Amino acid sequence: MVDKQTGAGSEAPLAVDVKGGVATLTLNRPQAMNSFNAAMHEAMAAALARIGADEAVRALIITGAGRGFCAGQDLTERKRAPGDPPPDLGASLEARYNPMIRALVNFRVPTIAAVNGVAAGAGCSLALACDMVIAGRSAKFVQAFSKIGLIPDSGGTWMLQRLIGRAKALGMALTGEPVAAVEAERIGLIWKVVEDGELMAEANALAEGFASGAGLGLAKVKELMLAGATNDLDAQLDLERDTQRELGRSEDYAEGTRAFLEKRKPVYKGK
Ligand code: T3D
Repeated sequence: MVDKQTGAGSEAPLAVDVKGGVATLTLNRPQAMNSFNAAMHEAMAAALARIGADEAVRALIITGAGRGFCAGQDLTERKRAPGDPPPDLGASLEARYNPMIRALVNFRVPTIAAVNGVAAGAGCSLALACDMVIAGRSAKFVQAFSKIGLIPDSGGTWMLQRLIGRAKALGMALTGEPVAAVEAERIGLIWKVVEDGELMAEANALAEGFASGAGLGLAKVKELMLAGATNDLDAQLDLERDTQRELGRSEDYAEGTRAFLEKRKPVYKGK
């Protein structure tokens, strides 16, 4: 178990904890603001594949050790001696960041980013790729890319404008100015800001709610929201009709309506 204040407790770049249907991934390179190096990418890819295939896991939390959430790419890996060729950043995105973002956006169960400090560069995109973002009051969101001559990657140019509109998205991306958690909540970049000391309790409560929730319906909510980002209204209405037909035949729906009418808590099976 990693101590969130100090980052102590594990040398691995990613700490994985699975309990009561909730998987928690803690980015664990606090000395480098949990920025992604090759080892952390490998650990993240393996963890997402394993947890994604584990049917006992019904919610996922991603958080960071120490005082930051994630500062994106570890820039020490991009250090060059005079005469060295430039790195192929496209290859890095193709091999590492893009599969991670795709895996998260299409993740089987609800995902929660518990943002405990600064989320910068691809670290900000990582948080925004989760279904829900809860941030501690001291957290901030930084589109750091423009400061080093890059564009928002890992889905940044797609997600930002859908979340906060073109004006705010361009403002964040062009200036690289940090957006404080309270402002991030106000403009709709994130779900909720909570007191720093309550962050993990809030994230866990949310995750536990999903873990005991109607899993099939939750999975379909995710799928349809994603489809709705690019479908036209006609296509989306058809998709809603077909999905609701399917869910109407599910055990969870039968249990949900039965429990409501019997004034008791439903017990869902996720099917
Ligand atoms: O390359 C590819 O594969 C393409 C993909 C790119 C994706 C990307 O993410 S590109 C963007 C990369 N990230 C950045 O440009 C962010 C750089 N960091 C910062 O701007 C600031 O550090 C923060 C805004 C994140 C935090 O600022 P602050 O003042 O709270 O902390 P700090 O003092 O700057 O950082 C604390 C330590 O973390 C410091 O180390 P030190 O001096 O205590 O030994 C700093 O160097 C280290 N750190 C922070 N960010 C990174 C980092 N070390 C390596 N890589 C980082 N990205």
